[in-house]
Amino acid sequence: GHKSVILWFTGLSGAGKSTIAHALEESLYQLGAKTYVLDGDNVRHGLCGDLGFSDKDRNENIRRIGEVSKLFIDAGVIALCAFISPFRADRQRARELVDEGDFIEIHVKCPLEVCETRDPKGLYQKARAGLIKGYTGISSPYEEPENPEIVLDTSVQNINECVEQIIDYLTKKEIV
Ligand code: GGZ
Repeated sequence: GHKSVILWFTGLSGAGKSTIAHALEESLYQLGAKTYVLDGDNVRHGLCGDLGFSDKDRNENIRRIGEVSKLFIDAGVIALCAFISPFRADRQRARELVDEGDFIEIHVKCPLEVCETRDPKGLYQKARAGLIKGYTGISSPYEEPENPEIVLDTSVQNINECVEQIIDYLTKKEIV
């Protein structure tokens, strides 16, 4: 058995949130845990298909994801949420939806320069060229977590090291 919690990945676009969440899900599956990954790929087309990237829309995006994650906890599932979630207040609101200790904030900290170099979708380049307005890190803020449970730096740690660090944390806290 395992405890159901929210693993909340926050960080810049290109930091590696989704990649780590999916790799972690694989490890958690091996440990017998029930999991679900929420990320832009399965949320921004459906549940949040009406939302864009204004501050207000990002607030609402994170609000909905927080509420859905809470339902996953009720269902006994570990929810892995991988969203930029740039605003501290939005993340705090999501945290407050569940019991203390059930919201684990993971700062996927990677320098902007590195994210920009990776630029898998060419969006940073477009943002620099002014073709995308309000791009996080370029022309829209990212508020770093002040007290995240876990910090990962993907400019120096590989995916396996990141996954191992999270599994260690979950094991120590007797979540898995
Ligand atoms: C940031 C944007 C933007 C703007 C489109 N700013 O690399 P990606 O493509 O796959 O990750 C980014 C994703 C961010 O969506 P989130 O739902 O995580 O954002 S938030 O938590 O702020 O609501 C990027 C793409 O969407 N994208 N426009 N202007 N990222």
